[in-house]
Parts: sequence; structure tokens; C-alpha cells
Amino acid sequence: MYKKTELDRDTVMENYARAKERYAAFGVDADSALKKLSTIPISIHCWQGDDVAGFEGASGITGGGIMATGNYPGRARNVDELRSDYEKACTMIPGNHRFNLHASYLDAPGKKIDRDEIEPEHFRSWIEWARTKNIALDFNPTFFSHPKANDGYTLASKDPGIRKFWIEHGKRSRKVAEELGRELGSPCLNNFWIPDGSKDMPADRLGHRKILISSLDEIFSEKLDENHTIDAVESKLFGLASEAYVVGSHEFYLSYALSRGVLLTLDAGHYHPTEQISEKISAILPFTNRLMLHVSRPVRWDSDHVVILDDWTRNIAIEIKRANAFDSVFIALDFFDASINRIAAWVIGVRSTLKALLYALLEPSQLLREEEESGRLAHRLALMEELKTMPFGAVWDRHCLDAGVPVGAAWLSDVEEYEKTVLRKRNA
Ligand code: RNT
Ligand code: ZN
Repeated sequence: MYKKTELDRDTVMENYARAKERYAAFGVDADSALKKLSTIPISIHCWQGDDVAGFEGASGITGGGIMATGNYPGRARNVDELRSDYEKACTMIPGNHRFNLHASYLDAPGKKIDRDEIEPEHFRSWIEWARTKNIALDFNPTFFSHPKANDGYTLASKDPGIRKFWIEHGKRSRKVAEELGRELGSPCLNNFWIPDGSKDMPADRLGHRKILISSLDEIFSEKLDENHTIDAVESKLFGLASEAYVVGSHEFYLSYALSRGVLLTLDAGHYHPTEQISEKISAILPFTNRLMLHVSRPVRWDSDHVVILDDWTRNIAIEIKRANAFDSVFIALDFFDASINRIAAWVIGVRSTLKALLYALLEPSQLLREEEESGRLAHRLALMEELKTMPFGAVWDRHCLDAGVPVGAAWLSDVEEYEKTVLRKRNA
């Protein structure tokens, strides 16, 4: 069993000093990398805390082609529990980050507010909470876990009544996002993902896509101040029960985003199994100037496993760094694992994403490019491999120390304690 071991301050500082020299030999300044890392906000999703259940009375996600699997005890069941769980996670995560809400996480106790009735007021307590934490909020309309989404289509439905309901939800979500952004002084990214599609071969692919275009155009027809909110659309390849056809495919939303000037969201789990979104960044950015990412980990399918420091995540960070696009590529997380301690899931996912960013910031990108341009391709490959065993961990430890969060695996004991004293006392 893991026994808590603490690296003392002096050891962290000494290790860092040595690591700094090693990186300096490649022309990389570790101090600047750390400085830069502390300025990059990650949009951390609320839905890892409660298996995407939300506060409308559901005990878990229903429909929509996504699924949270597992029944680890201690899921947050209400606003207060979700907030305190998240606050606990933050004590183990370096940096100041954003919090990403879904419309289904409204705070309207005792009232039944349907999706076409949401108002900024229902998110007032989130604004107050965020203000006291000095963080900004992002938002997502919720087009799943609802009886009106049960037939597989929402905004792309051929039923005018269903369509009208969801268009109203989309419009209202923009008003909420606008208020969150205005009140908290930072543009709220409002991400539209809809589950629409079909289990088996449709007879009319084009029809639904034309309907989706007109629904989205209607939702986005009112111009809102981008200082307050920025609309985004997220594509997908397939979902559970939408295996044969997804209306909002990659080509659909790429074209929509380019022609309408809205933000495009690339989710790491929404492509063919070997297709990496890192490769798409440099292909799309020159045309859009900005992008949103859902960093996730697909295991064989869009399984939304907890993000780890794997090649995929590292490649995403490296591409953003090489393009010097930290201000124009917005990094959000999207995973939900109900089979392990949910606070640990948050901490592992965010820390791993930050590690990937730090790894990228410590890359001697200019040197690699020079080797490439002068045809020394073996050097390029060799250096990329050598970089993997550089004392990267010593720089990461220093980052945690500076940020006042546990160094190394020491945070595990904190999670264990919280599980014992808080989570295990909740009756699921
Ligand atoms: C679903 C999309 C979407 C959701 C969240 C909960 O496949 O990835 O982003 O995971 O909105
Ligand atoms: Zn996503």
C-alpha cells in the first residue's frame, strides 16, 4: 500500500536547480516555462464530480449516446457537495482554473425548471461562488437526459415542437453564458454539443443536416458581446445508438464554424480510433484563429476515461506550444469515470494535462526545427527521444511546491482522508 512520503523543500529546490541546467544546455529556460504554465487556465468540467447527473433530480446521465460507467461510492448529490468536492480537488491542483458548467447543474431548489425555462437567475449562486473563488465559468446547454431528447433528435428533429423546445433552450443558454461572462469579467465559452443521430442507416442524412443548420442559425441570430460569451460547436463521429449517423459530424461543424464565425470544439474522443486532434490544430487554426479542445481519453471508443500523460495529450500540448497559440486554443476537459474516487479522477486528469503543457513548454522547439530544416532527421528523432528522459519531473515538482499543492503522490493521502470522513458517509 502507498505510504505517504514527502519531498522536503530543499530536495525539490536542489533537484530543480540541476534540472534547470540540463534544460539550459538545450537553450530552454525552465524558469520561463514555469512562469508561462502558471498563466494557462484549464476549463475543468463540473460533470466528473457526479457522473453527469446534474441537479434536476436525475441519478445519472440518460440517453445522449454517452455513458458514465461504475458505481464508486460518494457521488456528489447536490450543489453544496459538488462545490466542496471540487474545492477539495483544487487544493491538489496547481494554478487558477475555470469551472465548466452544464445547464442541468442549475441551482433552483424546490422548483421544476424545464430546459426551455432556464434563466441567469438559476445560476446566480454559481456566480457568487465563482466570485469568492476568483474563478471564471464556462457553460454548456444540455441536450440530453431529457424526455424530449429520447427520439434521437433535438435541434435536427423533423418535429417542429421538439425543435422549438430545444431552440429555446439554446437561446436561453446563451443568455446564461452572457451573464456568467459579464458578471465574472471573462468571456464564458458556451459549448453546443447535441446527440442527434441514428442507430441504423438513415434514409435522409441531408434533411436533418439542413434542419440543424437552420436551428443553429436561429439560436445564434442574436449577436452577443464576445467579451461576455463565445459560442462553440462540438462535432462527433458516433455515439451509443448513433453508430450509423451523427448529424453534427466533423465536416458539418467545421464548415458551420468557418462559415458562421463560431468557435469549433475538437474532442479527443470524437474521431476514428487512430485520429489525433493534435494533428488537426495546425490545419484548422490558420482558418479560424481560435479553437476549443475537449481533452479526453478514448479507450477503444469515446469512453471518456480520465486524462493521463500519454502521447496523445502530450502531442496536443506540443502543437499548441509550437504554434504559440496558448491565447487562442482554449483547453477544456471532458471525462467522467464513475468507477474510481471522483476527486482523484479530477486531480489526475488536471495534473496530467498540466504536465503535458509543461513538457511542451520545456521542449527546445527551435532546435528541433533547425535539425529538421537542415535535413538532420536522425538528430530530430534522437532529440525527441532524449527529451523524454530529461528531469522533467523535477521541474513539475517545483511547480507544485510553488503553487502550494502536494508534491508527488502525497495528495493521495488527502483524498483518502476525505473519502473516509466525507464521501463514505454519503448514501448514494
Ligand atoms: C459528448 C460530448 C460532450 C459531453 C459533455 C458532457 O460526446 O463530448 O462534450 O461529454 O457535454
Ligand atoms: Zn466533449
